[in-house]
Amino acid sequence: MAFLLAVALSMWAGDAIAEDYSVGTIEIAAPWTRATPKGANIAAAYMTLRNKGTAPDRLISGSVAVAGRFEVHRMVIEQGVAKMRPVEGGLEIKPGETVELKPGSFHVMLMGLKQPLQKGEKVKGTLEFEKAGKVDIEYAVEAPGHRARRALRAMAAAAINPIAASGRPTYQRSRSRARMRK
Ligand SMILES: [Cu+2]
Repeated sequence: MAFLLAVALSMWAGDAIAEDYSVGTIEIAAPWTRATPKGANIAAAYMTLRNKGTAPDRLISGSVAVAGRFEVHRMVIEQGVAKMRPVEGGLEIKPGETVELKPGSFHVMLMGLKQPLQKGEKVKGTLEFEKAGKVDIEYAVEAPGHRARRALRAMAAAAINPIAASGRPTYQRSRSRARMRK
């Protein structure tokens, strides 16, 4: 039983190198970002948020030592083109629910990078939730292309069939103009 639980937890956490954190009723699994080329001043970061409580909470803000600004974004497909938009009022995590920040979907945008992010290093930061409060976390820095292909496929599917965006991707041929490299 304990073994099965461990397997389930590691699957939920996704990429194993990253660590998990918690604050109040919120669990934060496997925060990660990607190595950036020299001169890049933005990076996207991802994680899985789970609310084990009985009341909704929201990711309202955060910070990263190496970046000037932290925003929560989502990807939207407008006329076949992938665009990002800030999530107004914070990202809601309903009681008992899990919200995945992942390529092609919700993500944290780190803006005004003061230095390139190097593969294998950890990036220190904080997250702030409306009810659970503040927590210190570290993002694992993955290779530049980490999980990028899967995201493009999901976005291409969403461009053809918006209903598929949240479900299983459809593998129809796509002429999507989604050019996001994330
Ligand atoms: Cu963004």
